[in-house]
Amino acid sequence: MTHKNPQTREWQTLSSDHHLAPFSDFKQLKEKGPRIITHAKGVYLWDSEGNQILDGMAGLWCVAIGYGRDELAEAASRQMRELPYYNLFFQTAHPPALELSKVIADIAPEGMNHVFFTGSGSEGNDTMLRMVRHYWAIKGQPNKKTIISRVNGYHGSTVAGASLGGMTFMHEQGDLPIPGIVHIPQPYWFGEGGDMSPEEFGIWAANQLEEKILELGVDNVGAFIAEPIQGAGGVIVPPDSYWPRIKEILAKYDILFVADEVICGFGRTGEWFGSDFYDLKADMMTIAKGLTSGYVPMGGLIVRDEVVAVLNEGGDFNHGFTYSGHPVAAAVALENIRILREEKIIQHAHEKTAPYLQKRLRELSDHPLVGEVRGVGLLGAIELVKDKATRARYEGRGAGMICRQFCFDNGLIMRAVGDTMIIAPPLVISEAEIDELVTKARKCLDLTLSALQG
Ligand code: PXG
Repeated sequence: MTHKNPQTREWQTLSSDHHLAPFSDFKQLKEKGPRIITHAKGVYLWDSEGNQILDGMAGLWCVAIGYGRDELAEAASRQMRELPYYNLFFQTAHPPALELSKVIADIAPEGMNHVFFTGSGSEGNDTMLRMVRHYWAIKGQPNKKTIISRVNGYHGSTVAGASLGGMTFMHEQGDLPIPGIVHIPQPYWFGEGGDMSPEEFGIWAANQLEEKILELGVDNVGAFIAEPIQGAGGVIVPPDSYWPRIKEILAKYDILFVADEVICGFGRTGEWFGSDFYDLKADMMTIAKGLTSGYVPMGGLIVRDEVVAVLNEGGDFNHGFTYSGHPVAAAVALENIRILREEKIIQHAHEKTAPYLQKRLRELSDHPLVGEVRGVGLLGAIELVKDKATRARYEGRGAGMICRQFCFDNGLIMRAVGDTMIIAPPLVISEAEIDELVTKARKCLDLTLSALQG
């Protein structure tokens, strides 16, 4: 491939000689070379070849306030000069982590007033698994160990995170899941609902939770974990019947409920948390991504008061990370949340841009390649099909990957999960930028259809 900028080749050589990239085919990437992203502003990225790209994925679902906010850089720089590092172990603490825990308690649902900080969402879910088991052990029920999760859920890439997740292609590498984690079917009507109506299928999928609890015995089940809307699995918005039925089941059995808010949290649905959107009463919520808008790494686990009351009786919780509550990350998170609040970014998305995005995206439903458009807030999915009526796919043709490449080449980042195209732009995307996103998406759907038929 020829390059306008000779540095592109140099960087690609560094990649091929020295870098092992996440979720990549190392050999293939060596041959092809990565696209080099050099800078960003608002909702736009620029690559080393000078191309401007509309980032329809907010990085990896994280850049809520958009790129290039100097206030976050300044908050980090101030904190680095004041106290670049100290830990929260051994009965010490520092102001940014403490102030952040209070701010998070303010925005979290009622009764969730404590936070355990981690460096990432995966670590948040590892923390969850250990805390759930510790909680039940303190209560004298150490057998309540098993965590129920869902097929095609995503909960991270550490050993516990990948085990909690329901991604078969991850389980296949490294002998996962670890013992004590079981999966129930997902509420993915378009892909798996068959002849059932979405409502019937939602009830069926929710009832799988009750069946699994009864099969395992409630005395052996510690918790159920789920994303309010599955993100990495393909923006799977459950049928309306799903969450109300799950809530009934959770109310009936003495198990904890963990909402993985790593993607849905911090405004993605147009509410602060996906749990607010669906009125879920979680015992624990995993957070990351939008917490710092991705500017620095940080995650955590928000814990309900009643659970904390039990943990308080349990002595030491033997768990934590060097970077739990890192002061620079905490200072950046505080500034990020201040901006989200003071600029009313989530409220504006809720009232204006989210409804606009959902309306404009649904206009793509008339495209011959599109079997369904769905979404909530600033999350969207477009299903690519061969036959709209039967929901049949272009089997084995890689339609999603073809579409993703056309998007890249036409200045738009839209991810492909199989043949589902997904978007999650920064929450600050404007109506004009949404118009640009939808226009580019339609053009790429046209190009994909021609490629599949040609
Ligand atoms: N829970 C959820 C719901 C996530 O989406 C994690 C936990 C783990 O967070 P960390 O910070 O450990 O990555 C995630 C992360 C993708 C993709 O391909 C999604 C994530 C990460 C990497 C890739 O969409 N989500």
